[in-house]
Parts: sequence; C-alpha cells; structure tokens
Amino acid sequence: MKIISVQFEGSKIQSNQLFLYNFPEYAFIGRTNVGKSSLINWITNRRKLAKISSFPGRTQFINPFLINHQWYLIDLPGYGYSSICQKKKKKIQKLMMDYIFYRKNLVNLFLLIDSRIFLQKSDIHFIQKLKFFQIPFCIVFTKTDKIYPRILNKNIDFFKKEFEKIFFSMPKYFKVSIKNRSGREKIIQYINEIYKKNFSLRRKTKYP
Ligand SMILES: Nc1nc2c(ncn2[C@@H]2O[C@H](COP(=O)(O)OP(=O)(O)OP(=O)(O)O)[C@@H](O)[C@H]2O)c(=O)[nH]1
Ligand SMILES: [Mg+2]
Repeated sequence: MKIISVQFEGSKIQSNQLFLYNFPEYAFIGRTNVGKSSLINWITNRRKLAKISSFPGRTQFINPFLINHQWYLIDLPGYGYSSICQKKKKKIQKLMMDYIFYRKNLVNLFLLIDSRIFLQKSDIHFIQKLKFFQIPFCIVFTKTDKIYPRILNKNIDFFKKEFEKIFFSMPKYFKVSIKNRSGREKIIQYINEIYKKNFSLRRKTKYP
C-alpha cells in the first residue's frame, strides 16, 4: 500500500470532537518518549508531520492524520513519566483514555515498548485495561538500533515470557528502528491487511 496523501486535521483537545470522516483509525500509544510521533512521521514519510522531542510529554492532544482519504493514523499522548504538572497530566490522561475506550472507529492500537526496557508497572496496568475492555492491540518494540541484535532478541524473549505469565498469550509484535530504517513495511502491510479484512466498527465499550 502506497501512502499518497496525508492530511493533518488539527489537534483534538476533547474526546467528543469528531473527526471529519467516519474512517477506520489505527492509533499509537505507549510510555512518553517511546517514539510514537517519530514512528508516525516515518510511516507517512513526512519528517515534520507529528512533533517530536527528546523531552517526555511532547504530544499532549489527540492528533489525527488522514491517509489516502481512507483511514486515520492517530498520534496519542504517552503515559508514565513527564515533567508536566499533575493537573494538566490528569487532563491529558483522561483525554487519551476516553479516546481508547469510547472511540468506535478505533480498529487497532499499536502499543509501543522501548526495546531496552522490560515490562514496566505502567505498561502492565495499561495492558490489563486493554484486555478487560477487549481493545484490539499489538506490540511494537522501538529504538532497536540502541541495542545489539543478540540483546534485543534476549529482551524480547524475556518480555514474551513475562507477558505470557501475566496475560497468557503474546499478541502480534513488530520491531522497528527509525535510525536503521527497519520495520516500517511490516506495519504498513499489517494495517493494509486489517483494513481489507474488516472495517466493522468496534462496539461501544464502557470507560472503567
Ligand atoms: N535512536 C533512535 N531514537 C528514536 C527512535 N524513535 C524515536 N527516537 C527518539 O526518541 C525521542 C522521542 O521520540 P518521540 O517520537 O517524540 O516520542 P513520543 O512517544 O511521541 O513522546 P511523547 O509525545 O512525549 O509521549 C526523540 O528524540 C526521537 O528522535 C529510534 O528508532 N531510534
Ligand atoms: Mg509524541
């Protein structure tokens, strides 16, 4: 699938602000600084589309990007550490959670995990919620250029074991490095696969 057009529809600061079109949505989530916005830029081949920063907490709103006038990539704020004040942080987290648990058009969530860091408490807590509310998701191990391939595979094996211990089965996963330019095609291919298979909107789920 070729990405021909990308249209930014403006940041959404409230979860009830509807997007322009009723299209399937593929969203990116994970701890702050894990590389969500960078991955969206890379997938769309537009370096300055989503704002990137080395400081955790850069993305603070829901940012929808309309692709080929057919589907959306959604950049979400991260969870976990950031230097933003507590009040603002709570507001951002509510916005993000409302989107994930209420949005009918969300077809798949890509949960990004830094490949150097094992399952964190905040990840486990978040995955528990995804499981409980039956949100379809897969895992993307990011920044794979930052460790040796041998260590990367060891880390992923360890992650899988831990994941299976808690959640029984490991979902589909991808490995990406923006620096090494690897992993992009597989993600686009997967989006294409699920796009073709079904655009049956998810049923409305209840916010915890
Ligand atoms: N080496 C390397 N650095 C990366 C990679 N992906 C992202 N980064 C860097 O990681 C930092 C954070 O990237 P962002 O894309 O802003 O992360 P984010 O998850 O959107 O962060 P928030 O919006 O703050 O939640 C930036 O300095 C990126 O350049 C990668 O694959 N390899
Ligand atoms: Mg971001």
